[in-house]
Amino acid sequence: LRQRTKQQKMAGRGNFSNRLGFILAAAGSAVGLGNIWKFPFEVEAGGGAAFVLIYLIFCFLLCFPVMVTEIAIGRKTNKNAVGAFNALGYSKWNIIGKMGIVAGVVILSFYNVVAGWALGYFFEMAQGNFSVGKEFGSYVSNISTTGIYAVIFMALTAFVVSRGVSAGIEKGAKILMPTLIVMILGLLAYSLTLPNAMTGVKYYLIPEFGELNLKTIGGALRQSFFSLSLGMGTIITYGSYLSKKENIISSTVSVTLFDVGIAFLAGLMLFPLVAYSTGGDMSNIQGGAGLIFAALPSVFESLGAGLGSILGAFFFLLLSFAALTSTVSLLEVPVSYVVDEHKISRPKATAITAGVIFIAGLPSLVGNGYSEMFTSFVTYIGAEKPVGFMDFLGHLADCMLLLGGFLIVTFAGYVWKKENLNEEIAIGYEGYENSRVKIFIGFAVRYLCPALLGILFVMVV
Ligand code: TYR
Repeated sequence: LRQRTKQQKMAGRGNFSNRLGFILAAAGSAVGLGNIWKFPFEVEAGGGAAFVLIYLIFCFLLCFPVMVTEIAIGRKTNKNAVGAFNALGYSKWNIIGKMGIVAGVVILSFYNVVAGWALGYFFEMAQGNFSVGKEFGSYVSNISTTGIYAVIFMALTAFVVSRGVSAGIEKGAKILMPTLIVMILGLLAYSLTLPNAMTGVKYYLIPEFGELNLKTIGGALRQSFFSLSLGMGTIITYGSYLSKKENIISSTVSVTLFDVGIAFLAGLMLFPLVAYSTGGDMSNIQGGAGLIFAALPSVFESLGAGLGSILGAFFFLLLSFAALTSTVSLLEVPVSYVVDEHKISRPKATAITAGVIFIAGLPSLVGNGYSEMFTSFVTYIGAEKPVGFMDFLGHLADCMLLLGGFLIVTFAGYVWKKENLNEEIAIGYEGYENSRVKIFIGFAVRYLCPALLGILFVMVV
């Protein structure tokens, strides 16, 4: 083991120092804008609680085996998303990792823009400027402001990634994740005391299955993969820094519960706030990208200038933290590839990659009102509304993640073989050989996940 650590050091690779470090970093990747910004508006678009239920089922049934497989492949090989497949001896399959790198670049390019909004809102709230909520549209179209925050956010991300795994990623996550939980619980407790709070809670928690359709199911599936950072090798990469002592199954359980828990709490906090701000009328709440950015500032305003400003700043700081641990993981995927495979130093690889991705994000930056062309970039076949560049990329990335997830389990089930997968899982898990989990994982990677993901992919894309 010691020799291996030494080898890794020489290869410029680090390691998470312990299980908690890995869990917090992986949970940090999973928990992000996807949970606090996207999940609530997906719930809204998907018709409320029925969406939540389907989402939970997907997370535990379909995503769970995918995450286990990704961690196992990463840990077995100690390699990045592309190198891992080469190291297993199936270099043709490294296309999964290559697609993952593209997906990472695509996601980070627009994600960084939204993260910049969150950071910008932090400063607005801190100054007591609550009117940004009502002026959300003009706020995001003003690229001289949002552009600066996007630059700052990408620089912060690059800073953490360039410091490497334990000094950067792990340390950041260890401070940011616990703070995040405390902040969410505090806001949740407050939001439940507001007038009409229960209307929001009911909307969120009582399913109306009449609302259930293919769009809801597809939305829930895409959200589950995006939210758990699956299907693009992020978790392979993080798994490659996980020690052999650790239990992959229980780590996956922790990361999944963490992610699902935070999304759930974020919704539980937000819908009462929305109900409060609409006076209990949930029939036409403003959904979409503006949901939290437009709805929350007026709620904070209602608390009075002092308290509102503190809580508001606190909330958007939280959102920025959550986003940062995710942008870090998104950048880590291409960076670890460049560092491992092209032998470029980590700081240099980070600077170049971050710069390229920032530039790739410019259309998303201007596609929120500033540039007409990118704001109504495509019209989906059958869609009522023109879709902006950012949503277009979001949809594209979601499809790549689902396809990636499908390929990863298929690879594990039929090419690498479940015996090898099980062997890796059994390290660090006493009693795995005779456990039910083993039966489930074997069944999942050969039948359940490939079949369901394959069918659903075709149906919802
Ligand atoms: N899971 C993150 C979120 O919910 C976003 C993300 C997606 C991060 C894919 C990494 C990744 O590989 O905000």
